[in-house]
Amino acid sequence: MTSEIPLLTERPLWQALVEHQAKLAHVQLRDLFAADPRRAEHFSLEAVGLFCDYSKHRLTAHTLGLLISLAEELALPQQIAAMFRGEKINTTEGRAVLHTALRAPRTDSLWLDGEDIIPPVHQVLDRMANFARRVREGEWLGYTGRRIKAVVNIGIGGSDLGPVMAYEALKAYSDRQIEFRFISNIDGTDFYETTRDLDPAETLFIISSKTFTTLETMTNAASARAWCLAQLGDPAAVRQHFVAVSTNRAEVTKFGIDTENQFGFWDWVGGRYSLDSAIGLATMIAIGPDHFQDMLQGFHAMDRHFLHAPLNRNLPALLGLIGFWYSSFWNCQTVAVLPYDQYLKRFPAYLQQLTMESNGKRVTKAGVPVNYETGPIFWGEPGTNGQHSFYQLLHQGTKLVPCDFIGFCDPINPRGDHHDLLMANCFAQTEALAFGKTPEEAQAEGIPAHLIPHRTFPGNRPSTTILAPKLTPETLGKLVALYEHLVFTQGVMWGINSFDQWGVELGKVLAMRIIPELKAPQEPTLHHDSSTNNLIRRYRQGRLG
Ligand code: G6Q
Repeated sequence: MTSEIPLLTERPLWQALVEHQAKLAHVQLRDLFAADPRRAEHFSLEAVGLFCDYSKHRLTAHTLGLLISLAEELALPQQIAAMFRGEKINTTEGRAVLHTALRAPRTDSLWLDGEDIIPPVHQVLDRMANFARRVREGEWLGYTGRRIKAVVNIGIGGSDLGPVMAYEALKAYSDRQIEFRFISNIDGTDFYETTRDLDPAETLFIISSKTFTTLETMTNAASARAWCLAQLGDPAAVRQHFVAVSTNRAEVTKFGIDTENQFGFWDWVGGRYSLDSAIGLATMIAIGPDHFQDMLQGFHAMDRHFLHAPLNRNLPALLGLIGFWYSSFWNCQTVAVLPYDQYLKRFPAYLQQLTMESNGKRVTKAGVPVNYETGPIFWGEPGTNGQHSFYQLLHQGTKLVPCDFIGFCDPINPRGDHHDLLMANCFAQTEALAFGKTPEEAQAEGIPAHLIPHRTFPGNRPSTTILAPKLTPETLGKLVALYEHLVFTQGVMWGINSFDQWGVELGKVLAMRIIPELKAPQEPTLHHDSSTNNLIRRYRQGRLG
């Protein structure tokens, strides 16, 4: 070891957590609840309007004490402050990490490299608001003078998942006169199916790409341009039908987009943290600038809470530490995210990128391979649908899967007793997971002896429940910021850089080598391994032969 900092696993607090886990492994949630009739009260927290119950977790006050002490030892509060201050904590890219500045109020100031970055943030937001208003009010017209009836965002990864998730989540607040669609996949099917029933004269494309060089996005953007011009003819039409969200002015101009219609952001905004930058333009057109502003306020409220609340009352920090507890000490490989709200159907997919691209790392910031588990796999589906598919494994499988249940008190679309039935299921699942059904209880129900093993539920399966008043733009902002900061907390605990993503590079480079091999008119000489060579040959035979 070159560094004098002790290895995480050699710290006495880590060892104490290992020993503590060994004792808790035999303790039942039933017993923890029986021992403390006020457990729910002791292990729940309301932060900026989000109520969170974490009492159905395999932990005690001692567990949280140890986790918080370790977090303090690893300087979590100082590292939070460093991020908010704009220190270059993305060390492998030499960048500050300042998505929190994107939702700072106009009256704030934050100096980075000699510039106050808050005024430019608000200048872009104002330009976005003006543009969104013009499209929504029918002032912005297509080349032939027709109103825009469809907005199509072309982007991928961080330039797609956030806008899609937020649009779906806030659809109830959106302008239903305009159709919103998203193209991300380089698969021509995505382009075809998304545009097949649209009229180019009434369609506006937002090309969302920080770099404006991403293969998928630029390929789809070129197809969109061709699709548009096939009907409208004049290349001058591009100006009316394409706008760009990017940091790359030169490439935007080359594409034919007027830089007046380019909305910028900055290198201190990571792709998966860019939903509330100009990357949210499609969302803003959909829900309107006021609702977008409400969403930013929600983000900001959670930011302030994360920055100022002590760790034992700090929701993102606590949930981050609980996740760290399961990954590092219980060997849990996954986390299930189970929103009991149909509008959040894309939330698990969004969280997959946020969490897994951030904390899917195998070396520390110092470049030392870790000897502990880092970021878990996030996955999930809205309830109640998931109940009729994979919940079986959650209840009776051999794996321990901590679950995040997310629900709302007030439905957006009240219809008969649907919402009570939905939420009854949500609460029942957390109850069943935690407390299960013993063989004795099964027997008392008259279940025949030979079926008792099959109809017993072991319980002791952990879950968090987040309950908010209603899914509003503001609530969505709070929820997303909650997970952003949870991810940050875990990154600090594991000592990794949550803000780079070098792991996505190799495949991209190799694809660039294979592209000409697939397209070559003559059989190319291949120098890959035998498997890849074979696949390329078979593909060529199937495609060209
Ligand atoms: C996110 C990543 C990645 C990125 C996409 C799109 O954190 O950086 O998902 O958002 O690769 O990149 P562009 O916006 O540059 O097209």
